[in-house]
Amino acid sequence: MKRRKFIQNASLSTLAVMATSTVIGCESKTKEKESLVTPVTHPVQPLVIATWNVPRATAKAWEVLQDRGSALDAVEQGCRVEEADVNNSSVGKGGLPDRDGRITLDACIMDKDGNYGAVMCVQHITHVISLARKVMEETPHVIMVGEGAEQFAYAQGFKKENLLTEASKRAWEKWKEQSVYQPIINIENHDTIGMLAIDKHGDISGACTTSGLAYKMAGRVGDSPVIGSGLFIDNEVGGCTATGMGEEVLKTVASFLVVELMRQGKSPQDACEEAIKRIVEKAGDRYTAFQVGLIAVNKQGEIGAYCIHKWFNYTVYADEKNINYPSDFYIKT
Ligand code: SD4
Repeated sequence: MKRRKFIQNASLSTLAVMATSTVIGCESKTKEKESLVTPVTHPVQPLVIATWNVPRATAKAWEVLQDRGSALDAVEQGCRVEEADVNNSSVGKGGLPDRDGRITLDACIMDKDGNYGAVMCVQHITHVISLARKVMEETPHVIMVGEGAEQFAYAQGFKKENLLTEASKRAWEKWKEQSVYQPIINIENHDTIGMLAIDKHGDISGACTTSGLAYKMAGRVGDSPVIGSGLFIDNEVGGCTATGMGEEVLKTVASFLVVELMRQGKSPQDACEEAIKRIVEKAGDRYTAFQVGLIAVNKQGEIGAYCIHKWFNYTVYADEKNINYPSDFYIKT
């Protein structure tokens, strides 16, 4: 499976904490606190990071950045590559359906100004990441779901499509023979694309798109389209996106947690590790039964990634190189 083929022995070092706090007007009761985040002083290097082994998606995003495109355009275009790929069974067309055989997609996007748009439980539209962007830019709302989101999509010129491929239908029919709902860690259920980018201006945006957990209950929505859970961007600090068992990511608001930890001075790596530890602690004995992977980037262009089980990996396009890396992980034995 392509997600599992990652480059062995690759590793990224992360640098130490960069944030400092500065307080001015120390005597005054009304003393103002400056941002905890150190301003970026070095030239900005564009960067794309995405969950799993998605070199075509990161290459597309990189191409957008090279053409002086914004980080927002880059993550949207990158995600569209996976949404159109029928071989990716967790995203867009060809995704695995819910237990009733319906494919329902979730997606969200955040820009450098903290704007957010999301769609949830959408059938028949391949490029839900673009629909999420339309919600963000063309409506007074931030979240649209189900039928209303689809009606909005058609009004915006999106095409109605059947997303259930023969392969996904066969897989669902086979699943129905037993109808046992038990997500298989890292194989069946995990290919959701979360993508973060920094553009040439140093601005950060992010996107996340998924068909959710295979054979989920009809109407179930996971973390991916939910602000702070599947994705969070604060252009002053950095961004984070998640993949894995959405219910657990939602309960800890994991992406927001990572960004806040970075705001307080942690490196992206340390922030991802602390958030995964929080998820593990909250889950008690259950933590071995699911996977969560987090990736993060800060304003300085440092990156981090961490997960519970081995075999989570992520793709980075930076310095003209498009490389898939294995993530460090919690369960070492
Ligand atoms: C969800 N987080 O719907 C998603 C699933 C996922 O790779 O990440 N799959 O819970």
